[in-house]
Amino acid sequence: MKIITIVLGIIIFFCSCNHPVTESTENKSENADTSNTGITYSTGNLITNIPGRKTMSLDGTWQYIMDPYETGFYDYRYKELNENNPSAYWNADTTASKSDLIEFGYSNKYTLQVPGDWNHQDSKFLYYEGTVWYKKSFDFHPQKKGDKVFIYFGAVNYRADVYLNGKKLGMHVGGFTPFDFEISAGLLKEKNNDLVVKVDNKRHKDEVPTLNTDWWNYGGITRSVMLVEVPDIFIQDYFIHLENPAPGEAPSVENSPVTGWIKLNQKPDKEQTLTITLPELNIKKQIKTNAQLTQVDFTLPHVTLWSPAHPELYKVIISSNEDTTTDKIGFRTIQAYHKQVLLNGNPVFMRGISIHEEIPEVPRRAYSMKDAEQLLGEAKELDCNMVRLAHYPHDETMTRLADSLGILVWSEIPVYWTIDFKSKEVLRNAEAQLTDMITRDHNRASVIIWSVGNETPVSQVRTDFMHTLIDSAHALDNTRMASAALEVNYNADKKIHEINDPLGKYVDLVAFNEYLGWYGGLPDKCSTANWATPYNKPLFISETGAGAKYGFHADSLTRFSEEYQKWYYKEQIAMLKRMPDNFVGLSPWVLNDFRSPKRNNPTYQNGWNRKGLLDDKGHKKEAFYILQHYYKEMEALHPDK
Ligand code: GCB
Repeated sequence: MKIITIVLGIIIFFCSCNHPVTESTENKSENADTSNTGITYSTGNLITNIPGRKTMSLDGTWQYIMDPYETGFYDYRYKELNENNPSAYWNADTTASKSDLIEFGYSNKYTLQVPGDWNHQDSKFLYYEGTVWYKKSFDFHPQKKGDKVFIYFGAVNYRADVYLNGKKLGMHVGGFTPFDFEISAGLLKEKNNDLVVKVDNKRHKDEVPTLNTDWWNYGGITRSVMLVEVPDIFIQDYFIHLENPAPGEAPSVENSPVTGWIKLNQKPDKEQTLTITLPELNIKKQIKTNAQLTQVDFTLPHVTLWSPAHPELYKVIISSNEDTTTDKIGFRTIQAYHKQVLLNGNPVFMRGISIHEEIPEVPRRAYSMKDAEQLLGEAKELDCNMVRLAHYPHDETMTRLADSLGILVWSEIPVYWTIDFKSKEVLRNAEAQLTDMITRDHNRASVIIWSVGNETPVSQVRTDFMHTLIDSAHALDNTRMASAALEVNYNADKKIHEINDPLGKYVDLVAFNEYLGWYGGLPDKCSTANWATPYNKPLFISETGAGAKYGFHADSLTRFSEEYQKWYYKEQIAMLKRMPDNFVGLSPWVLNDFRSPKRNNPTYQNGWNRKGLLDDKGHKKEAFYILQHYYKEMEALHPDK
């Protein structure tokens, strides 16, 4: 297994070396290295554990220019402007004489809050997709002279071109993953720095996601921005976890072996002493190393395993000669084993719900701990022990809070519906998003499933594409399950619907989106339907749901009535009770109504997907209580351990 991992790791490393998704004008360290054991690993190129670093926030009020024609980027012949051109919008500080013709400028008349999508901040942005330039001026006093400084973005949707004091720092594509650029010494001033970010959220056929999605394409600097200060040689990333137990076995709680690695930003020129301390467990492990990447192994004398019933997190302090970072990590194992999912060796039934990253009451993208508390609080009230964070990586506050609340997480990249599976470039883009998702969250005990996509149409080229992503997920992290939400074809003639998508061969958990009674006839279809898969693997329903407008009451045959949705859930639950013995849970669609420009029924939808169990004002629909009741029953049958 280890050999396979290493080989795949090398493959990914070579794939991602010339990756165009993040282009930095600075020299960043290589994103792989040979450790002191001679193993080549692949990890992303991100600084991780941002909450455990020295940072200066750049959140708050930014000035902006709305630029649908990209006048600030191209000249009138549509050629990219050169760096010093005073008409380029990144040259924010151009001082002009009174006769100069200047046709742009940043002003306090036009401001946006960061983090936050632009769509909800001014009515003129409600349906805007295009370019907006953001500018923030700031002073900077390093905490320590000689430190390196990076600029870190939690996420920008979709393409970000970043400039500091007129110099380009880099470009990044991908709307839901973090990225950082090093700022070279000398560029950052103590006073009056101008940071300009060109944000473009136009959709394109050959991007990830593609043109067509069932959610609103919120644009902007949607997550926090900060400066991160680190010493010259610093701890870039680490991955610390319990050793995988033998198939089907529980990890021991006495003397549990922990393994993983610590990655410095570069190969150090003098020997480093790496120290891992877990004060609550009296662990202090020291390793001397000359490598960029160092394997770590130690034993926990006695550990409370992380689980929904006991979401125990331990303080972990990692230091090198000059750097220290502190995290909170839970220790648990997760495995797909024959027909079951084993959490710490015990079969778990996942009482899940799918969630979009949206606060529907505004509506806007979610980004803060308060938002995470709202969304995960609603999931808890439904009696969930699991959430599917659809259809893209959510803000880090979600997985951090899930860690402390004991909620299992499915995390996904936006490989959604019909992206261009033939394109190598699109595959690289998807792989980079997968790598960054895994890199950011690989120390989160809550995350148990990396999903490589949703409802992708069956064809050989699609299966090859998705298989590559599954292999990459395994190579980057062999401690979790990899999966994808598969599509189902209702079989009108037979009473057994088979989930036989060829991708089922490669995933650890066979997950499918099942909507019998909403898309495949009326809910009473469920009374005779049965489900099966030819794969000897656990089976999970990643979606099922029906639309209802809160407060609209009619007989249960009337679409969009609360009665229809309630009937649908009742029929579904009766059907679930007949599921085969490899059925391990579900994450119905969806927690809240959410904005979707595809949903245009003028009476019930008006631009909203109405499959929420809560509506856009936070009201609970009747179906909420039906699912909650079922979950309480399931919890009594399969208590969280
Ligand atoms: C699906 C998609 C989800 C849609 C949902 C629907 O299968 O995965 O993104 O929003 O169906 O409401 O149709």
